[in-house]
Order: sequence, then structure tokens, then C-alpha cells
Amino acid sequence: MSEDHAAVRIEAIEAVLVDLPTIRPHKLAMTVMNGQTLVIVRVRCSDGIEGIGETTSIGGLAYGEQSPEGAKLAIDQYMAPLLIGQDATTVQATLARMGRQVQGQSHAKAAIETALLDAQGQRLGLPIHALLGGTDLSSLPVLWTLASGDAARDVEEGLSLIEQRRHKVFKLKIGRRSVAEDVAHVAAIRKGLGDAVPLTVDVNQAWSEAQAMEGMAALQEIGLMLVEQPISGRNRRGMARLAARFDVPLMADEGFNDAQDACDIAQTGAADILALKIAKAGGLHATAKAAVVGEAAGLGLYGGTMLEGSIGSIASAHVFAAGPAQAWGTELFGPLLLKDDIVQERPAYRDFALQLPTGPGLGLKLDTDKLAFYRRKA
Ligand code: MUC
Ligand code: MG
Repeated sequence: MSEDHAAVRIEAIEAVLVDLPTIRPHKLAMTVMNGQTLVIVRVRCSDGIEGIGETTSIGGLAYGEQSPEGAKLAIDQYMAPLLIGQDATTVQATLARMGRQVQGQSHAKAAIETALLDAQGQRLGLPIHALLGGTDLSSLPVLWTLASGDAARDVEEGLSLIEQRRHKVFKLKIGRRSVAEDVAHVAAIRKGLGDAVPLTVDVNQAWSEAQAMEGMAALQEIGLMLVEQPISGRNRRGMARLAARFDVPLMADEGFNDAQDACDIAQTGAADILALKIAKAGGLHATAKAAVVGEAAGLGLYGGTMLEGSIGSIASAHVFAAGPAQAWGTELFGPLLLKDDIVQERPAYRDFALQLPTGPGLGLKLDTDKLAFYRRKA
């Protein structure tokens, strides 16, 4: 049999927009989320196997330059025609060929790669992490974001989650109010939860450098594990000045996407920690590359989220488990922020950690009834 006959081909790619409600309003510096839009990607292969992938964004275009609707358009109009008929099993080579004709679109690329790896894992009977080098971890620690906007409600939520053994580290979203009000909000939560509970803050680029000088000085006094992206991600020199001035570790999120950024951040001293996200890097392989560069450069690693649903969060978990350790933990709590799901069995969280599914591929199955129910109607 010739090689061509043996190859498994990509036969069809479908990208579906899904709107899911959140369990409560999620307040960030730049927007309030009452729901989340996911792009669910289904890749059907000539051997009858279907792989699934997902991408999303935070508050439409509020966090970054890519929206779910834009990702679906890029897949339907440009990526799918380049991929159909290509070899589904040589995943990285197939994606690299497509990538030569598709600039950017890191969110859409992450969803497509996830679906191809899910299919390949099912084909070989291996979980995705095994395709990426394997892991001996069965779970990943996961923090929770307290972002109701109300300190008393946040404290109550935090204490209850500690009691349930679901989360014991918390991230606070600030940057909506004045620096003084934000600092008072963090201080109230610190007081309510107690000094032993590790807290981080994410400003989502809302501060000027002068505000960050004031805010970080005060936050450092309160005692935080880290401060995430206080100023514009594009202002690397400003980030380097903040990193040099304060002892509290500084994490790059919006200012860091991929391996090349990791190189540049290491060279300029623009952060101490990198927030890895598959949607920013453009896939699982690209995330692993960024992590390795960051690790080699002596930067800390953190497993970030684009607030993906179950598919995107579990895809992230596979690469985070297989890659260098995220000594700063992970925040793969996206599924818990959503009232409902489009997978048959939702990811399990217990003992302060996300449990890695054990089945082949992602280890998740689509619930097609729920998908039909939540898919955006034209
Ligand atoms: C971000 O900017 O890191 C992560 C947790 C959360 O609540 O929002 C995201 C986005
Ligand atoms: Mg962030």
C-alpha cells in the first residue's frame, strides 16, 4: 500500500459558536462577564474518528484582539479549506503548512490543534499529554478568581471554597476603581480570609505606570503572592522598571504570548513570571515551547486561562502537566464559572486540584444535545 493510501485525511471541520451563562457576574477591569462564548471545533477524519477543540476570549474583544466570532470566521473561511484533505496524523507538519498561509489567529489555531491531537490520541489510545511527552501528575492545583466586585461577598465565597477543599489560593481582579479603592478592596479580602491564604491580583493593564508605582507599593505591604499585568502589556520597559523596583513578583499576561516573547521578556527583565495560555501561544505545542524557553531563562511559569470551558481547560491541563512545572500554580477553573456544559462528563475538581482525565485524547466527550441547545442560532 502506498503511503498516500495509508494516510488518514481530514475530511470536515465545523466551528460552532456556543453561548453559556456564568454562575455570577465576573467583574474585570475592562468588562463584566455574564456569559461566555466558546467556539467548539469538530474535526472529522477519514478513519471515522472525530476530534474536538475549543477556543474563546474574555469579554469578546475586551481582553485582547481576537474574538470568538473572528476565530470562527478564520476557521470557516481560511483554515478549513487549507486543512481538508491533509494528513490528520502528522499534526505539527499539517499545521505548519496551514500556518504559512494564515498569519496570527492564535485562538483559532489552538482550537484546531486541540481537535487534531484529540483525534490522534483516540487513534493511538493515548491521552494528549502522552503525545506531548507524558506526565506522572494526575492533577494540577487550581486557584479561583474572586471577582464579584463586592469584598464581603468575595470573602464569603473564598471561605466556602476553602471549606469545600476546592480552592485555597485566590486571584482578585482589580483596576475598575481608583487605586486607593482597589487597595482597600484587597486589604478587606486579606483581612476576611486571613494572612495565611495566598492572594494574587490581576489589573488587566488598567493602570498607568505612575498608578502602578503607587498601587504596587501599597499592595506589597498587604502581602501578595504576585501582581499580574498592572500596566499595558506593550510597555515592556515600564514592566521592567516595576520588576526592578518591587520585591513582589510581577507576572506578564497580556504582554506575553509565545516563545519569542519569553525570550524578549527574559532579555529585558520585563517580568518574573509568565502566564501561559494555549490561546495566546497558538496551540499546545507552541505553549510547551514558550514554557521551555521561559524555564531555560530562569522565569517562573504559571498555567493561565482564557476562561475556556471544559475542552479548552482540559487541553491546557494536558500541556501544563506534560511541560515544565508551573511552580506558580494554575488557574484552570473556567468550567466552574459556567452554569452548564457541552461535554458529557464535566472535569472533576477536588482536593484543591483539577483531576486530569485518563481517557484517550482529551478524555472528554461532546454532549451533542447540549451543544444543539446552547449553539448560537443565526
Ligand atoms: C486574565 O486576565 O488572566 C483569568 C482568570 C480570570 O478570572 O480571568 C482570566 C483572565
Ligand atoms: Mg490576566
